[in-house]
Amino acid sequence: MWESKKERKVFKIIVAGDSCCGKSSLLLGFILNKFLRNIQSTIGLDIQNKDVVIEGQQTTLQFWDSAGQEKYRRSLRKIYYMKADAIVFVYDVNNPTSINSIAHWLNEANQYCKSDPIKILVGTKCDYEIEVSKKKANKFAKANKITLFQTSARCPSDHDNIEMIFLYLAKVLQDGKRTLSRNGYKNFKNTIEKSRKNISRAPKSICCFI
Ligand SMILES: Nc1nc2c(ncn2[C@@H]2O[C@H](COP(=O)(O)OP(=O)(O)OP(=O)(O)O)[C@@H](O)[C@H]2O)c(=O)[nH]1
Ligand SMILES: [Mg+2]
Repeated sequence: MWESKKERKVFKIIVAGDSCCGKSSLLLGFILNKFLRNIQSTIGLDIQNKDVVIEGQQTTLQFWDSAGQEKYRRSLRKIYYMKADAIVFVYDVNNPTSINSIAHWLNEANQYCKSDPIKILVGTKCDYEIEVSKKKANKFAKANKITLFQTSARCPSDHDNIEMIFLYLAKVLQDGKRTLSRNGYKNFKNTIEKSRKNISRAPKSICCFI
């Protein structure tokens, strides 16, 4: 994390998971409130900023969305994980292989991260048939001490709200905590409505390279 002259905190957030599990769609849902059925597979790395205000504090979430495909990732791993503040592990609730792969993504993160980033696990595509039970996902999340969310980029209102997931992440990053207590979470939820009004809808894709 670093700060500009204006004291805006910038947090580097890695988004990791198998190809096609829905990483870019999750970010698109948060950043632009959009869903694209024909979204392009990410090639190389896409970095996007999203400004949020949590309890009066300006914060920038900088998402590093990488290709799930190995051929595009090989050369990028080192810079990808360098100085990461958080990692969002994503799996597809319709695809059991994608949650089994999270162990691999965790290993890779542990190997390359010099920092100790906050980790969350997000199951996507809950609007489809669920092939990975919440019980199984919970067990995995608990064993690895990661907070679990389940959502859908296509129908976000029926599940954990995408905006809520990332505001939660912004809050724990801002507070320098690993997670929130039950009470802390309750209080935070109350403040979300306020911060929602302050989220800018404009995308800020600052760079994209292969
Ligand atoms: N029904 C449904 N489809 C989704 C959802 N999220 C993503 N998809 C679809 O799943 C496919 C893959 O989504 P992406 O967001 O490109 O997946 P990705 O993980 O970024 O893939 P890579 O860039 O190849 O690593 C696309 O056809 C999306 O439209 C969802 O919540 N529900
Ligand atoms: Mg992608």
